[in-house]
Amino acid sequence: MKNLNIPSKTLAVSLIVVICLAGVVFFYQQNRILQKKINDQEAELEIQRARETWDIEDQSFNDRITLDINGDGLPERVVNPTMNARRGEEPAFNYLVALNYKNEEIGRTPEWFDLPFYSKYMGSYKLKEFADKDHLAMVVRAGVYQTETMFLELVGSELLPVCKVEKQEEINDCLFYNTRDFLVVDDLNHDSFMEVIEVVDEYPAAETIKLDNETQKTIREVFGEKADEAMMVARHEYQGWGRPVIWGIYSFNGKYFEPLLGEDYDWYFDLMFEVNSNLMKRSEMTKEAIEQTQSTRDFWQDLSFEKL
Ligand SMILES: [Ca+2]
Ligand SMILES: [Ca+2]
Repeated sequence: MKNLNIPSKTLAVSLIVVICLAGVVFFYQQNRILQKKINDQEAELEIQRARETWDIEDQSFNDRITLDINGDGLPERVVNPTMNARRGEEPAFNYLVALNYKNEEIGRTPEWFDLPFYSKYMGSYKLKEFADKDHLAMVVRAGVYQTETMFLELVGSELLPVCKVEKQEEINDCLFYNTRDFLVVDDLNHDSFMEVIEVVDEYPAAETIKLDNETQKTIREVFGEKADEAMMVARHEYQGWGRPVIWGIYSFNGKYFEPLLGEDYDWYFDLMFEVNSNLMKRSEMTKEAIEQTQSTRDFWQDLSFEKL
């Protein structure tokens, strides 16, 4: 009997130890689960607070926007910190910075990419339907009615432009021009990739338009050396809007925007023409009207990009 008692006792003690250990592990795990729940709830509250504050603030500032730029389901904020500082100390270069909801920096435009302009406002788009991440659209005023738009994405820790070519050589490779309402961003052929449509005005010939003395005087005062060019732009704009022209059509391919030309252009043009029969093809513009559109763009771009 004695011999039997020793293993029974050992077994009993082992059982008690195992039960105690299980209890400790269970308690520890429960505690961890509870702590994780508390942390998650706190993080969620923090995210919600950041989102609510940002949503309210971002409506009143044109140098920031809330979006999900890295596609992790949490909000980030992209800010142009140099924009409102420009009247004070001139920053070394102009940049955008992406911050997570804790206000920690997760990316910025690289130093070699000195942004040549400040935003009129910022927008966010899903350039591929149902994609996790948002693309940033930085809309720049480029004239009285004109805008230039640049799309940017977060690649690693860099905010980089998404351009009209695979490898951009100049800033215009990455800017979409528009002189009518808003740039159209829509998936017209329902393949889940967005098309971007530039719409400009057909400026009819301006030779017969004369500006009154008062207008000429104001233009000379405002534009100085560029007054003659400004006078030409004003004469064209005085004539009204002209017809809307589909200046360019691009389709996002996941990496960049492919220009649609020839039959592709015509196919998309016909789709839009069904909705608005006032639209004109770029090929229907006169040579002068095309040159006028280009020189008006250059004129305003030179002025807007001087960071005044
Ligand atoms: Ca995110
Ligand atoms: Ca599409």
